[in-house]
Formats: sequence, structure tokens, C-alpha cells
Amino acid sequence: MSPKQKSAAGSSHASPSVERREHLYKILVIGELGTGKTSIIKRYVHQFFSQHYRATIGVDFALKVLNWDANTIIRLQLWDIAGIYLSGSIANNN
Ligand SMILES: Nc1nc2c(ncn2[C@@H]2O[C@H](COP(=O)(O)OP(=O)(O)OP(=O)(O)O)[C@@H](O)[C@H]2O)c(=O)[nH]1
Ligand SMILES: [Mg+2]
Repeated sequence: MSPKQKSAAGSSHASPSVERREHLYKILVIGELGTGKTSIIKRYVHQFFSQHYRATIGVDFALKVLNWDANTIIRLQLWDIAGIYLSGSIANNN
């Protein structure tokens, strides 16, 4: 039995104590109108890209789950904020 197999067999006795960890990160994606925020999120989460532009209204939301290693899951909450609120009259309403 190789050292690796021994340690795997050894750890199976302790399996109830193997801790599965989950980390949650909330990521706000901000930038001006039409700079590609929605595109990069869709490409990253859904492996999808379109040249068709449709402005985000308000906020969109996507979740990316990464199996980091055998015991660790990472969840990325991606908040896709509409760029229109950063530019023009809505941001400068004084
Ligand atoms: N060629 C090219 N076009 C891109 C790229 N990223 C985004 N685009 C195009 O740029 C336009 C705007 O992209 P969006 O991702 O909708 O921009 P946004 O930042 O979400 O815009 P708002 O929702 O209005 O804030 C779309 O027509 C996309 O297809 C890129 O890397 N290359
Ligand atoms: Mg958008």
C-alpha cells in the first residue's frame, strides 16, 4: 500500500470529523453604462457571450459555485449593478 493509500484509509476512520467548508463572497460589479459588466458575468457564470446590448435595469444577480477542493465550496454572489445609475442625471440629482 502506498503512503497515499495508507493515509486515505486512515482518514476514513475519522470521516465524521472531516469538515466541509463553505465560503460565501458577495461581489458588486460596478462601472459606467455599456462597459461590459453583464457580459463578463454571463461569460464567467454561463459561458455565454452576445454582441446584443441590453442595458441592465436596477440590479441583476448571478451565482458562481466553485468546488475549490474536496472539502471546500466557494460561492460567489455577483451583483450586476446597472451602469446608468453611475452616469448622468440619476447619480447627480442635486
Ligand atoms: N467586442 C466586445 N464587445 C463586448 C465585450 N464586452 C462587452 N461587449 C459588448 O458591449 C456591450 C455592452 O455590454 P454589457 O455587458 O451589456 O454592458 P454593461 O456594463 O452591463 O451595461 P449596463 O447594464 O448598461 O450598465 C454589448 O453589446 C456587449 O456585447 C468584449 O469584451 N468585447
Ligand atoms: Mg448590464
